[in-house]
Amino acid sequence: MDFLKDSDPSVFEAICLEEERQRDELELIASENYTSPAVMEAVGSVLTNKYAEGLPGRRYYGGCTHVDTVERLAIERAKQLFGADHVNVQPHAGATANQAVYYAALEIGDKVLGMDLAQGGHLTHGMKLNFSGRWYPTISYGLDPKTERIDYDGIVRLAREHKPKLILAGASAHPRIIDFARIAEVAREVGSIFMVDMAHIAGLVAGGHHPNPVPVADFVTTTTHKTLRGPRGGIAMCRADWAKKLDSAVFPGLQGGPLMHVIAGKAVCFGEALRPDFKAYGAQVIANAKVLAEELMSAGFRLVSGGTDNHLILIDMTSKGLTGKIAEVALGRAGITVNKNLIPFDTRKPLDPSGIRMGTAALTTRGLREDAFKQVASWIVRILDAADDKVLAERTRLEIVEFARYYPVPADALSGIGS
Ligand code: DSN
Repeated sequence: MDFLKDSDPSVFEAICLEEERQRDELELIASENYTSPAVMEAVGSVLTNKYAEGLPGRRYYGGCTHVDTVERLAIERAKQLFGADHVNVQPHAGATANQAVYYAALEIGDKVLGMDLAQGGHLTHGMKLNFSGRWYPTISYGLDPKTERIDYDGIVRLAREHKPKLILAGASAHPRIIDFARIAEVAREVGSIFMVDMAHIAGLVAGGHHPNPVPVADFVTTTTHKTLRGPRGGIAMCRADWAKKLDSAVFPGLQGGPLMHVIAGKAVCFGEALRPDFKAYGAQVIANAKVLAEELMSAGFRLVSGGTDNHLILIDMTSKGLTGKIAEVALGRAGITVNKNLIPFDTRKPLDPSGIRMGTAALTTRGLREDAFKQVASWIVRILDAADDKVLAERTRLEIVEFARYYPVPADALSGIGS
């Protein structure tokens, strides 16, 4: 980044420090990952200069020949990856992709049945301060209090009672497989549109490790930067009969010019996810999450639902007399990055909840396997068993920096580190 260094040393320095943080710390935020150097090159390319309102072949600007090629590649690869009839790759984010589906399928005031944010859902699934909860009366479903797994019978009951215009499945903090086919069945029975937000698990779906919602849903949205390991952004997919409405909801409904450099990154990401090694990556993500879960449970931590089927775990920190906030800060001092999170039926508040959410997608990208995750788990246990001990945290941080050197981050290839 020689040009940036000369022209804007302040931004340059902040980026360098973030690069260092990403290299030296153990990234366990379940919604984060490291993109490949190829994705980063595409996102940092000249495509950022181009306006391309419209769709490939039907633009409102000249000079779109090459960005058309890129967008067509992104669309075709996403269709192939997930088996979708139709894909719009322009949403700037997962939230925008969700908004586009609402815009395409609903009128303001239509009823939605979605998963409660406090039980693992997402802001855009009807939280009252979000557009979804403000404009679309939302009935929330949640988990069975005993098993802490989705209460499918509850969904059926609520769907029959309220006959929502749209039923939304998907979660941002649920460690178990979601039975999309079962929810699709009741949506069909009561005449609801069925939408799935698979943002967290899209990479696992792409690798064949989680049931694919595309064959059973009318709409499927995802971000591209979580387990899918692409650039920060979103996409929205639908059955052929919704295609026109979805496209016009994205543009001109909600967005102007698409971010063509990000769409290029999405195309590269989908190309990578179509390769056999991406399937192996997904399997390793899940194997690592299981090891992390087992190690923490055998050290006395209570995990929501007693384990995991996917890339994430939710730990009830009250099982160790801690809160999520205290645990996040204590782990952060040692260079272990996590986020505090509500646990199901939490009696605490979102900014000071009882839980911690951890995911294995990012560290698996760095090459950590089961044995390395046992080591990571032992550091977590060490820190949380003495959450106030700053000296221990500093000693652990130094051990982690040393350990992390053996697991290069993809950005190292771009900056020439280790070459
Ligand atoms: N904010 C994301 C997460 O952390 O799960 C969901 O969009």
